[in-house]
Amino acid sequence: MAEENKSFFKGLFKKLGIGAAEEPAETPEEQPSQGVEQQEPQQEAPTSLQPPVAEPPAPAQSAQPVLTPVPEPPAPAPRQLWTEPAAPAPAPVSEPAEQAKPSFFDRLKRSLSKTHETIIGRVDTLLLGKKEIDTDTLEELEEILITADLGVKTTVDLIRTLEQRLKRDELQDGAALKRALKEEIQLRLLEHHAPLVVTGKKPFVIMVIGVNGVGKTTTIGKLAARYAGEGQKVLLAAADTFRAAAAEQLETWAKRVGADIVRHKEGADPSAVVFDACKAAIARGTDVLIIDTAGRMHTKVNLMEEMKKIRRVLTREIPDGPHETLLVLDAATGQNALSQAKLFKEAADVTGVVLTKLDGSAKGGIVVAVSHEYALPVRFIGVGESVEDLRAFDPVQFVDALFQ
Ligand SMILES: Nc1nc2c(ncn2[C@@H]2O[C@H](COP(=O)(O)OP(=O)(O)OP(=O)(O)O)[C@@H](O)[C@H]2O)c(=O)[nH]1
Ligand SMILES: [Mg+2]
Repeated sequence: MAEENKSFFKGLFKKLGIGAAEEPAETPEEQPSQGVEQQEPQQEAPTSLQPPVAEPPAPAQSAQPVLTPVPEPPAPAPRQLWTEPAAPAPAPVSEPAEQAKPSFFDRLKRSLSKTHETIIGRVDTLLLGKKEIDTDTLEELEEILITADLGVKTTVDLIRTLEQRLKRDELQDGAALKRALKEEIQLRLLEHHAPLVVTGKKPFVIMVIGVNGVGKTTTIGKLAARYAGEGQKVLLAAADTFRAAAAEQLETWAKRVGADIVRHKEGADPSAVVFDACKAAIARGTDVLIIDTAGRMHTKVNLMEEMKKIRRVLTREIPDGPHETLLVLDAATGQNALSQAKLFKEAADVTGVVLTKLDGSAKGGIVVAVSHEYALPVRFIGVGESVEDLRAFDPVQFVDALFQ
């Protein structure tokens, strides 16, 4: 960090009364684990997960695949998921039809109500009775945005832009400032926005990663439902062989949404599961292969090595895969989620993000921080536990719901 920026942040933190410990961690060894443990106190200590990091076995021989026979598609399948779509015309992932539904917008608004209070509620209080906007107002706004999980970098960038707009006399009153803030947040979200398009590759391989309990398996179930509902042939790979019942959890989703699943016994080598899943996907003409992985702390070297091993095995079978490495982050963990984005991006070629548990969280500002600070597209947001609660991320709609 440049000296000038350092002293800027120091001054800023001093001004905000935030100690150095609260500065965004450069090497957040402790920070993320605290958040995760709070989320999933029942999770086993990640240190006990010591995967073999040896070179991948030649999975064909060593895996002794306990390839779970894929259930034959039920004859009276209501959506005929197993017939090859003659001319696949999957619905666009951005789902304009869904977005048009006022009920979903209302639900999104409800999900973001705490975040709305944290950001907009405080901005409204700040602007109450203010006759004119000056640099002091912007300083106070800066404090609000930082403490509302928009991240230091994004907030500083936003405030600098607003200062320029103030100089250009564009912020005459509170309403103009709020409008400008909304526009600038929206612009930053749109900058890296790209919906996930799973067509064009067969199979399209999505590898899902993240720390314990963030919602990986649930997100996979919801994604499988979405793609199967569009007529795609979906195969799930249960490569979380560590947690007891992880494969069962995935299998329940597979049955529920009409997807295939490849699973091995608990404790098996995850890369062997992925090997078999790739073979099966190619042999069966799968459209979308989604790989579930064990929750892993980005600070644990062995686990990150295991993830790389999975990837090596995968690319032997499907050389350009995975086509999407989806990092799942729990929005309710705020700054921890931001640290996870940084470290997973460095270690795992993350190509997209899912922000789960936005419902009921006051830390939804993290969506802006993750996208802007790490230039990562937010592909989906989770606003509840049920299958329809995973939504393609739409920056315009998100910001509208947040500000209303
Ligand atoms: N409220 C809410 N709960 C969610 C959301 N997404 C997932 N969950 C819940 O979060 C909990 C953990 O979800 P899992 O899918 O098991 O998380 P995971 O990342 O696979 O966990 P591990 O496999 O143990 O690492 C479950 O109770 C889910 O129902 C969401 O968007 N909103
Ligand atoms: Mg899981």
